[in-house]
Amino acid sequence: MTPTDKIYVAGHRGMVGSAIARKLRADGYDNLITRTSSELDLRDQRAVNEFFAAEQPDYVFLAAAKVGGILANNVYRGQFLYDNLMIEANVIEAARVHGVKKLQFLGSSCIYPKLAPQPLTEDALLTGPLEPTNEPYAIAKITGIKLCDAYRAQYGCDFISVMPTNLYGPNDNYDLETSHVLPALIRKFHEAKRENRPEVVMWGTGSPKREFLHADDLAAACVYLMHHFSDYGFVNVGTGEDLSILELAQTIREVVGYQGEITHDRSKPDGTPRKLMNVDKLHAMGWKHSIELREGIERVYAELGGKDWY
Ligand code: GFB
Repeated sequence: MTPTDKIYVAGHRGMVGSAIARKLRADGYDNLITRTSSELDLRDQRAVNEFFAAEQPDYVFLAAAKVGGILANNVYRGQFLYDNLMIEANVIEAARVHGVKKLQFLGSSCIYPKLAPQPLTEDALLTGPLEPTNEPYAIAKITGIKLCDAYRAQYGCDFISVMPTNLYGPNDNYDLETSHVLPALIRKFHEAKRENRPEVVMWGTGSPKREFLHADDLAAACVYLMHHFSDYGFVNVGTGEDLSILELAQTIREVVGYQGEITHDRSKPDGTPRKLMNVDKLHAMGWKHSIELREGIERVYAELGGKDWY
C-alpha cells in the first residue's frame, strides 16, 4: 500500500472508520474514497457493485457495520445479523470481482465462545457456544472472517481479518440505550455532576471484566497489519489488560470529577463474564498499543468539551 494507491474506507463516519481515515491521512495516504450510508447503502448488492466498478479501489478497510452495546445487540437481533451479513458479503464479493489488491475486515472480540479460556487466543474461535446477548452480531462477524478465508483459499484473494477488543474514542455513540458502556458512563457521570444528582445507575452487577482500546490505537494497528499480515485467520488487537465494569465506572467517575454514589440496575444483562484478548500474535508482529485507559478516557472527555446531550 503506497500513498498514491486508491483506498476505500467503508464506514468512515463511524468511530473505527473515521480513526482509520485520520491515521491514513496522517501517514500521507491522501487518495481515500468514502461514501456516507445515504450515498451508498452497503446492504444493496447492485449499488455496491456499481460503486466498485466506477471507483476501482486498490485497497479496502471494511469498517462499516451495524454496531451497538449489549442492549442494542440483544434487542435488534435481526438487524444486527442481516445488516452485517449483507454489508460483508456485498463488499467482499465486489472486492474480489473488481480485483482489489488487499482487503481488511474488522470483527469483534464477541466472536469468541462465552466461556473460552482467558485470555482469548485466536485458536479459540468456534470451540464453544457464544454469549446469547450478541450471538447474531458474532455470527455475522464470524461469517466475515470465514468469507475472507474462503476467498483466499478459492480465489487467492489477499483478504485479512482483524479482531479488535471493546473500543472507545472520537465519534463514539453516546445514546444511553444503544451505546457501549464506556461512552454511556461518561455521559451519565457528566450529567449527574452537572445536575447535582446523588447517584449514577450502572447496568448489571459491575463484576464482568472488559478490555478497552482507544480507536486511534486500533487504527494504527489496522494500518500496520495491512502492511505486515497476509494470511488465513485473524489477529487480535487489544491492550492485553482488563478491569471490572465497576472499576471502569470508578475511573470514569474520577476523570469526570463526580462525587456521588454508584448504584446498580440488576434488571439489565451482564453479558459475557470476561473477554480479555491474548495479544501475543500482535506483539510478535511488532505492534503494541500506546494509549493507556485512564489517559484515553481523559482525552475523550476533554474532546467532548463539556458537551450536553439534550
Ligand atoms: O459495552 P457493553 O454494552 O457491551 O457492556 P459488551 C459491557 C458491560 O457494561 C455489561 C455493563 O456488563 C453491561 O451490563 N454496563 C454498565 C453498561 N452500565 C452500562 C451502561 O450504562 N451502558 C452499557 N451499554 N453497558 C458488546 C457486544 O458487548 O460489546 C457487541 O454486545 C460488541 O457485540 C461490543 O462485541 C464490543 O462488552 O457486553
